[in-house]
This record gives sequence, structure tokens and C-alpha cells, in this order.
Amino acid sequence: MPVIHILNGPNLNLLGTREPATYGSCTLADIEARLREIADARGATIDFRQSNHEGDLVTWIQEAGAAGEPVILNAGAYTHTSIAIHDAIRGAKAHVIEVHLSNVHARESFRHQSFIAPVAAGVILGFGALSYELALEAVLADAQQKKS
Ligand code: CA2
Repeated sequence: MPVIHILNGPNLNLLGTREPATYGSCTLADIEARLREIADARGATIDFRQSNHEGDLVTWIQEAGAAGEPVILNAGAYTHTSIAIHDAIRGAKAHVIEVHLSNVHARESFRHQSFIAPVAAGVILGFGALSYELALEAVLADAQQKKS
């Protein structure tokens, strides 16, 4: 089973400290711990990271794409602005599932556009921390299917 990269963009390090009505009360460390539990139980390895810098996300996506390893990506606000992340996914042929805690379509109109969605394998949003778990299930199911 390949390593599953779970990449988090700007401000996600603040989760659990502010705006619980929008993002829930889980911290990013809570989400990581839950995903590690699920991955361990299924014999999978995860690499969980966060950065406030667009270039870090670009580099990590390029590396995952080159290694043929799947990515679960919450690019935070870069979702709505970053052609660089769009190009990285496309250029590296990275297998990416876009996730969001909140239902961005029920929020401000500037959050309705995603530069990631057109180059993602799928998008899961609006379920809080569960969005990440659902994305992990999708990646695990996909890996299982490729094995059989
Ligand atoms: O819903 C999501 O997962 C988002 O990717 C979260 C981003 C937002 O810019 C996207 O539109 C949707 C924001 C990251 C978290 O920002 C916080 C700011 C203050 C307190 C807690 C979190």
C-alpha cells in the first residue's frame, strides 16, 4: 500500500482555536490522530503535513505525484486562488482528493470557485473532520481495488 499524503494549507494550524461554528472544535492534531488510527487499523501509512506557504504545497504535491502516491488535499484559501497548485497537480499527474471541512458553496461567493477541483479525482466537503475520514476511505478503497 503506498504512503497516503494528507496535505493542509494556510491557517489550518488554527483549527479548534477559533470559528468553531464554521470549522468545528477539532484541532488539526485531533484530525491527524483519528486518521492515523484508521490508517493503522488498515495497514496503511500516512504522511500528514501543514504549511502556510503555497510553495511547500506545490513541492509536496510534485513529490507525491513523482512517487505515484495519493494525496488528500485541503489547500485552505489557496483552493480559491492558486493556479500554481492546479499546475502542480496537473504537471505531476498527482492523484488528489480535495477536501474541505466547511461547505464552501454555502459560504461567500469567493469560496465557490476551486482551482483544485478540475484536476482532482474527487471532492469531499462540508462534513467537518469527517470529510478527511471519507477521503481516506475513498483512497483506501481505491488502493484495495487496484490490488485485486
Ligand atoms: O472548509 C475548509 O476546509 C476550508 O478549506 C478552510 C479554509 C478556507 O479558507 C476555505 O475556504 C475552506 C480556512 C482554513 C482555516 O482557517 C481558520 C481560521 C481561523 C480559525 C480557524 C481556522
